Amino acid sequence: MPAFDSQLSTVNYEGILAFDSQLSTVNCAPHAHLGNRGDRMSGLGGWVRLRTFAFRLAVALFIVAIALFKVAGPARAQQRREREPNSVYAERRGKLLSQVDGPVVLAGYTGREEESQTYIFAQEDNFYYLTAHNEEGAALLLVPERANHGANAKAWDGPREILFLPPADRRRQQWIGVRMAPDDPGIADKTGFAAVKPLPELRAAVEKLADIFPNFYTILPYQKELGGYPHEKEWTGWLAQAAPQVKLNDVRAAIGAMRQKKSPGEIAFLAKAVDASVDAHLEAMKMMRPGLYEYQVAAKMVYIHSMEGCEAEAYAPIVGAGFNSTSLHYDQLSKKIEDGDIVVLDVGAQFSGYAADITRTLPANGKFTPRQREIYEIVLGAQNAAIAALKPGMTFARKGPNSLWQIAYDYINSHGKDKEGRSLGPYFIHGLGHHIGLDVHDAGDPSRPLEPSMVVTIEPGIYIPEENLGVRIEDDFLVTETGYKMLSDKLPRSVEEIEKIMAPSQKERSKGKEGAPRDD
Ligand SMILES: [Mn+2]
Repeated sequence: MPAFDSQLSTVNYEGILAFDSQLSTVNCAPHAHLGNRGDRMSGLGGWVRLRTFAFRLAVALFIVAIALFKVAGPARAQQRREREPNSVYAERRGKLLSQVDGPVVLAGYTGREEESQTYIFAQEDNFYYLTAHNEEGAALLLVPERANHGANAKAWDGPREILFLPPADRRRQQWIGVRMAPDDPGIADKTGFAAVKPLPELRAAVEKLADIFPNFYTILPYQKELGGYPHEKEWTGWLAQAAPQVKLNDVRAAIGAMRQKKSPGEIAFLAKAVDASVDAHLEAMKMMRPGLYEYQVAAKMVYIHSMEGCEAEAYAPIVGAGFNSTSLHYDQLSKKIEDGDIVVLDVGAQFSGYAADITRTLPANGKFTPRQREIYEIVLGAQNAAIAALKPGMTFARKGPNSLWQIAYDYINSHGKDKEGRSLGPYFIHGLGHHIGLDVHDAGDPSRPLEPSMVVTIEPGIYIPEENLGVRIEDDFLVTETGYKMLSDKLPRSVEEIEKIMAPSQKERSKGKEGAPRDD
């Protein structure tokens, strides 16, 4: 899946925020309207007031009922199949602590980030990276050994690492399932934290530490996103109130830099996510034919991911036929796939929290037209040129001597033409690749020179809306000392191999079985 460029994402968040404030106005409207009408009618006699009162009471009861249902309803914990040993997470926390001169305080998600009934809780990625804790409402406190500053030398005699969890709530657990609690037997072994305390004790710890350390570290909201995500903004606000005398420093970049270099366990999880995604793409190649709907192809791929043990999709599946192939993050999946369409499939699984990201572009009827083939082979050539240069030291930056993007762009811009005879470079409208990990567009500086044990995508594309022709090819790579290991190498990319895999399905179709997928 191509990453938004930062300019575009600024515009988007502004759009979302504008939409939000509009939406909340609309939400408030019925209530305000009711009040106004009641006021206007207040002179019309008692029965009208009574009827208004009864109506208001009914509305109030309805709201209470919804609120009760909400408390009981959503947020199952997302089951992550495996996790790394406790020692790995402890090592990460130690490494982070060695880079700071004050306490690190981080909050996990609350489980109330979304109200959809299909929402399944998934931990904030940085929090998960340091704790492997995937339940709602937790917080993390890390205290460095380093000397206390200045005259105020009251020493911290508490633990250096504390995981704060919500206290046990048996009634709630009957609805949402069992959650870890601070007084559970064996909680230290289970979480890997010697000290696990009830969340309400966090505030006292923060207040005490604020008298010792002038600097605190947390994840500050992105300025460019108008104050950032609500979670970061709320949390930073809480911290500023609990410890007004300290300076809050941003620890996002430090954690992001660590997250870019994958542990052996993370690489194994990513490889499993990639393997399941490769199998799903192979099935999609076998089933693809005109007459199917985009959602049917996506459903098959999601099914394969699930059957192979993946707990979730890495991102909303993109299956875009015809004109939809030119929309980078198309996720409506509503179109019937027609004879002659090109179909972009950008679909990846998540295993144990880790995201694969793979794209293939297929001819709906199993045979590329000459023009589809021409564009496809230019994208493939660009991908191969970038892969050939993939090694430590290269970057995803769009400029400079080590730019992989430049290699792909130059290839695209020097091969083929659009209908007006212009070069195709401007039709390559996104970055060449990105890190994958806990997030499909993973944390850290996207332009940092590549190093061994980073895992990245390479995904050139050409999108020509006026020809209903979009082509993207995306594969996943582990950067090694000398070059790379292609994790998705079992999934064919060449025109010949793809047409060969697709051929049997098209034979079925010619026997009149339009639409229905093959059974095998
Ligand atoms: Mn991608």
